[in-house]
Amino acid sequence: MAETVKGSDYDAVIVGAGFAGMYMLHKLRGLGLKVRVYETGDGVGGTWYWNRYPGARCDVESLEYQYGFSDEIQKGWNWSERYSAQPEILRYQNYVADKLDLKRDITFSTRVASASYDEASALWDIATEKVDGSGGETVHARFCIMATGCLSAARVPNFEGLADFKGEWYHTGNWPHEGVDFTGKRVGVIGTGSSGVQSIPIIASQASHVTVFQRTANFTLPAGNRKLKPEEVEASKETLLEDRKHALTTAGGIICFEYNEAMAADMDPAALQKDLEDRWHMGGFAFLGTSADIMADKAVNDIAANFARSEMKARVKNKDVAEQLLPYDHPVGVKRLCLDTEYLETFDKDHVELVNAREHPVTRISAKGIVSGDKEYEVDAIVFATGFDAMTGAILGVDITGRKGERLADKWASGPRTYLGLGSAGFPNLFFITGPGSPSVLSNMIVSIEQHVDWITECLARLNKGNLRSIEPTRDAEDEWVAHVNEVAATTLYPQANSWYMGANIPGKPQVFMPYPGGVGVYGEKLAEVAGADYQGFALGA
Ligand code: N01
Repeated sequence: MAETVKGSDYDAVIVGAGFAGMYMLHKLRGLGLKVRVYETGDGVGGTWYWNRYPGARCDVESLEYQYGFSDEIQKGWNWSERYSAQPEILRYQNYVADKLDLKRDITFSTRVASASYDEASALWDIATEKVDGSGGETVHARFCIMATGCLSAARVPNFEGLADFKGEWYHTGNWPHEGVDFTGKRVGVIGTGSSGVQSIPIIASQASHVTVFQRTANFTLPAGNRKLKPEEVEASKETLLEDRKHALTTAGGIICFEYNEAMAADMDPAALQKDLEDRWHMGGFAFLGTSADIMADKAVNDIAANFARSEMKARVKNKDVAEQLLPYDHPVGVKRLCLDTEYLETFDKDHVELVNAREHPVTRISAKGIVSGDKEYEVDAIVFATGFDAMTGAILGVDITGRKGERLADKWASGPRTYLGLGSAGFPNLFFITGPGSPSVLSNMIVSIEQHVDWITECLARLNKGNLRSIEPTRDAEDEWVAHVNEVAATTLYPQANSWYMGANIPGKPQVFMPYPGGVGVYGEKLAEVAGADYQGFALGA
């Protein structure tokens, strides 16, 4: 855009400086726009800035979990492990931010409190506040882009008594930067999703006693993490950009394994079993690619789930404990599959205790520890690995008001409503990167982030070229898309679990399947079709 709109401070404000916000800033600079990013943390990184818990590691392979837009950037970085640990990812993000000189346009330690659309000026009034309480400002921008991440609103359940607890407590998603030494301490861990599964073995390697409160057993498989050989890192650099194009055509935005296209019924049972075995031992999400119907047909899923349970059981010597660690209440893959390192084996250690928090729910925190059922477990520290208000929590954490004073929180009271996961009717020039209704958390996030950022960039270029002031989804297009997401979800087994994908982990949150399960490739075709038809389903305003 040649000139900044009169009365505006910025062409665009971006909320969040994780992978999405950083790339969005870079692309909008390329359009010549005046952009400001606000970030709550005092550095870049988003999810990798906050999730510093012991064992935090990505579950997508590092050679694929990186930006794919710049040959220079990817060639200048060497990943050390198959699955990167949090410190390495954060170093990479800082490397990219420095390389692109991004930090000068980012205001750190500042949260965006509210964003209101002013119809007269067609600008967003965006109010910020410093995290140390030292004030804030209101700025006006034509576009407001939420790069707030899908898993960034960390959630500690509302347990009575927490304020009276005499020990230390932590949430995995908001871990102290200086780290925590649990040596000699009695630690209680609540939650056994990916964060619990990753952190428990390491906490157990330090603590004198660990009590794990498990409400739902999860499917977990050995990650098979290892050091990368320099020659494989070098080889990956020759193909990364091409590989990324390929990844954009796949279901999950990942190319390190292929999904079988055959239905299980068309496969020889022995071959199916062998494939399950091979994929399990590959580590990673390959296991969920065994047949085309594994996530759609319960009987097929049962075959995989039985296989997974037998593998899991074999890892634990104490068979009573092993049995409790096996998931029977949901199909495999409908809650995020966990990748672990020595998680199940940890429960054979004498100082590690498993408490069934389904039979004996955690009812309150006492001054001395955790009360589960009618028993009090005395601990020196509590780790809440209790997850996030996923997909909508961080977006609605900003008080967003659109046309005619409509609040996004009210509009989404029965579940998020978006067109393509990119925008919501009545909220012009507001974009979500990997918002609800897009593949997002069911995919390699960086691939989906790049897909959205590239699309938004082209869209803004189109508006500028046509001298158009605004774009917003039509209600009809949004209704159709929401219905389509629900229809596709209903053909899968996903709605059969009480997962955060469904909002089920937050008491009172509407239970709606939030990500789009149609796959990155199919979704990308839809994005291209919409843009190709001059933003079909969007209203463009002069
Ligand atoms: O959170 P979760 P997470 N009483 O919601 C339990 C990504 N991630 O931080 O299942 C007792 O999965 C809850 O029990 P239940 C990844 O996408 C990726 O672990 O609701 N328990 C569950 O066990 C992942 O899926 C990586 O019955 C309570 C746990 O807390 C997502 O982030 C690493 C409870 C929460 O599990 C979230 O993972 C980490 C209560 N009142 C995270 N409330 C990698 O890349 C909640 N729970 C590997």
